[in-house]
Amino acid sequence: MAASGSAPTTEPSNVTATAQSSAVPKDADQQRALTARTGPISPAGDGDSNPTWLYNGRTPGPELRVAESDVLRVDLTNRLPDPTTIHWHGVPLANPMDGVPNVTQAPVEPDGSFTYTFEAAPAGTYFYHSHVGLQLDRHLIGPLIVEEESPHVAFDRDIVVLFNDHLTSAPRPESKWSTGGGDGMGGGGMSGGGMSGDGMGRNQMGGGMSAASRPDYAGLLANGRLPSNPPEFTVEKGERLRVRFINASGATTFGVGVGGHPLNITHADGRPVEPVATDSFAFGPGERYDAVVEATNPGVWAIEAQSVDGDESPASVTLRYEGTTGDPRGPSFDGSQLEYGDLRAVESTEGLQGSPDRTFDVTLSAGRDPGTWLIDGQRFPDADPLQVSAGEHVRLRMRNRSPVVHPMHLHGHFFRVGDAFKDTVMVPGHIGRVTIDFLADNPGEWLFHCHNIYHLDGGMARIIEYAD
Ligand SMILES: [Cu+2]
Repeated sequence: MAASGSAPTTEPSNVTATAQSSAVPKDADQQRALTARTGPISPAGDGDSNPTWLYNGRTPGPELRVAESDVLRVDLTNRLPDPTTIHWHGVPLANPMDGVPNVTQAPVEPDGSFTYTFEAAPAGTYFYHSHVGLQLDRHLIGPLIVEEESPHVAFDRDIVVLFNDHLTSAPRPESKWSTGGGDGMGGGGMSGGGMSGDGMGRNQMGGGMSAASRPDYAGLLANGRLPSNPPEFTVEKGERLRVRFINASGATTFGVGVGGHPLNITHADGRPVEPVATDSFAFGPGERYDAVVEATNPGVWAIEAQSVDGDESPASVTLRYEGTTGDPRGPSFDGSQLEYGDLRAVESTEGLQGSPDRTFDVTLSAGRDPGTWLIDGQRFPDADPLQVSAGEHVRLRMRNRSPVVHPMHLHGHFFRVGDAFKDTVMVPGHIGRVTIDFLADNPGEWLFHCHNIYHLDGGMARIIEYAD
């Protein structure tokens, strides 16, 4: 796929927008610029740095925060040695703006640029990242926050906590990982037996249920910082903190909790849910939860995110009440854990409760060759599209024949899972089954894939294609 690298703007050259595609808005309310380039980071804050790939020279990239329904224009300039794109994870935007290389646009060549313009709606906690190869695991990630006009829950402050896994060298495809040391499978073994059926049981969240395949990470980061150098927020007693948790990692399922405080979950993947209290939750790459934490327990506390499958030190954020001193105390992780079945959408799911117009049964599996991952035996991009028609209620029944969890993400649409709307859902290993339903209301070619980027790179993806 050739792109006009020297042109000021690279237009998608391989995509013909159909008359029924959602239109790309023309006039922007908000304008931002992102430059992708190499640069040093120092997640330990000690001056030790290693070079990686960054948006605007920082990790995570700058927080983009706009109001619901603002038209956001982002001018991307590529100063990397390789082609790149940006995907706006979760936003149901017009297809040509979706940032999938060779599907919705030509990749932006080195020294090229591309303008993304889209309506920031609905409100929610999103993130943006490169969708080329393994670039996401080089820190090409950042938060995108779309504020609602009238939130369904009360809070005094709104903070973003973005978790990531950190490599100190260039990411390599899974087929290049050595076994038994070095870059071998990080952490835990293949634990847990299978849970079959469509039940939304505790273990469906992936906590300890399935090993994940992941490289040996150098550490886990909260807002770009290692636990030895945690970000700190000073809180006032009585304050209600809305924390927007984002799992922007390449391959890590995190278990998340706060010392001394329950989490009141208010949004799943940006979509409002009836508030539900829990001591912890697990989330996979691509998932987000918003939680309100009521500051009723003075002291110095830690929000921690531990790798469910690895043994790195948990990513950590310090919550320090005004006037308190001492070391932060983290969560014990022996209390309740959120399950998908606890989530109840505020919006009606009625339209997606009945019989679907079209059903796909798909099997997720490991390929014969190391580092290859399949959907129904096919390895993307050598894979058939899943065809839908505009207006259909589509059901996808996923069955995971592999021993590892797959966080499956659908572009361009929210789906119903249980009684909630999400855009990414973990399908546990060992014949884990998850069913999702969505309304085919956004014509185009949309990727449906595993958000463990090593599995995506290994072929676990399909295109959902609208028939004319
Ligand atoms: Cu996967």
